[in-house]
Amino acid sequence: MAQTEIRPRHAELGLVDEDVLAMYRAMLLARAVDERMWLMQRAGKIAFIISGQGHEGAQVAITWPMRKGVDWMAPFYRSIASTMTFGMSAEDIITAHLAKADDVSSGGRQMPGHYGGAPYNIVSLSSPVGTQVLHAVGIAMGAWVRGDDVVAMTSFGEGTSNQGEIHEAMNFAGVHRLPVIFACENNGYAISVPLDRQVGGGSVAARAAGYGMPGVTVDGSDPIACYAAAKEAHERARRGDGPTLIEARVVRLTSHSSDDDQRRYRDPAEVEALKARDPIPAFATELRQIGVLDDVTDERLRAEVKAEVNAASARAEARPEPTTSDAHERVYANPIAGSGTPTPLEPVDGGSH
Ligand SMILES: Cc1ncc(C[n+]2csc(CCOP(=O)(O)OP(=O)(O)O)c2C)c(N)n1
Ligand SMILES: [Mg+2]
Repeated sequence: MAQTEIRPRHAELGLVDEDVLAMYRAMLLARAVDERMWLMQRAGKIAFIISGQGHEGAQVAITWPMRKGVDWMAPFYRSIASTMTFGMSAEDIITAHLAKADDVSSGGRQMPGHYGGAPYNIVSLSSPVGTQVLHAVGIAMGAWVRGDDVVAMTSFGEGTSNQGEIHEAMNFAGVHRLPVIFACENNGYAISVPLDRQVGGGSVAARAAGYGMPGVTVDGSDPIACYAAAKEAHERARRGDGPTLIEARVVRLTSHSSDDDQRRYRDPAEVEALKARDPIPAFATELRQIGVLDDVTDERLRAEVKAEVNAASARAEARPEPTTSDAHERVYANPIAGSGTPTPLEPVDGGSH
């Protein structure tokens, strides 16, 4: 008797098994880079880390439909997985945190942990929360004026969604039907301030109606749900139908940054309960259930990722430090002498570490 085949969710969205395995690997790699940088911070090698742990499912999946070299990203300080999915390598990210001379983000000129890269169409993230949202709208406006087929994606937290310029940016994008994806990664906290003390009504997505765009709430620990929302938003933007606000409900598994201790402001039971919503084991379970992942593949991917992070951090540490003699370069629009646009990293010594 013929059985009715139940197609996995990713197949319904046009993804093949290799795609979802690649998404899972990207999540593992971002997590491994993140964990390595905490060790480097504790060892005194890097100054500061703001972690994306718990956000990887949403970040990888929302970035997935974005076209490298065509679209643009204006990320925030937790966007390790987003920027890596959009082209930055593990080595680029670690080199930026080490503030080395040939860091693609700024040649070590930016504050620690401020990464991005012109070669990747990634605007450097910035600490004043929300400024990147205006940049994304400006990029989309410029593309629209030129008639270019470009989508700008920007990400930010739910605390940031309360900033005045966010409302101006979203309203402007709604009025002009600009090709923007507003990805709010709602982790329930703005440093130590919980959601019910920051967002009136508790929903960021609900505000979209007031800006004249769809607002979608998705489980940020469910990469397939996030991908579905992002794919639709991307297609909508390209059709000229305007922006979308996606609110991904994620968990922040670490403290806000390496400078605070969340046990001071969160109940230990609440912190413990977050692990159940870690997107990595959740996605692994789903992939196993549908027969895409097994022990052998999981172990292979984890070994590959570990080796990649070991090699990337060794090469990043071997890179030269910035010198005082060219401190003015990459700082001013018209440099005093000899500055060029930084290029993606090539291995220092042919990658033999
Ligand atoms: C304009 C501005 N105000 C305040 C701060 C201090 N600050 C840094 S991160 C942060 C919390 C932001 O929370 P949220 O937007 O939810 O992002 P999350 O860190 O939770 O991912 C604040 C208030 C800042 N960097 N910029
Ligand atoms: Mg938050």
